[in-house]
Amino acid sequence: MAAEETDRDSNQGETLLLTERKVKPKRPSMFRVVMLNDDYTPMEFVVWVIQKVFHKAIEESTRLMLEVHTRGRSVIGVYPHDVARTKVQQVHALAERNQHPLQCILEVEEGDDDAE
Ligand code: TYC
Repeated sequence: MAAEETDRDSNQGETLLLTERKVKPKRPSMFRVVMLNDDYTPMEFVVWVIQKVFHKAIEESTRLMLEVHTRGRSVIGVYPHDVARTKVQQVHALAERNQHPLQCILEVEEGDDDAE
């Protein structure tokens, strides 16, 4: 290779334009609201909360409550982060106002990333 050509290719003294690839860390898009069992919250209250906060029919709310009661936990619904967080706050506010220890938590719904 000729010396002249080597110099030209070495980029010395030239502005080097780097194309930057934006790697944006993505917040997982969907979250499970998981209700937890306890020994004190009345069953009717849990059914009422599921109906009121998650807009489930009474039959489905009863089924979900019994699932939590027998298995210890159950996914009540899967929502975008803001919606899921709001529902958890609503459950906790209702529980606190009625002096019940009812708890629910958020979990990341795996495998919902957009394929690229
Ligand atoms: N285990 C409670 C009882 O026997 C009922 C209950 C169900 C509590 C679901 C919490 O998320 C819950 N009274």
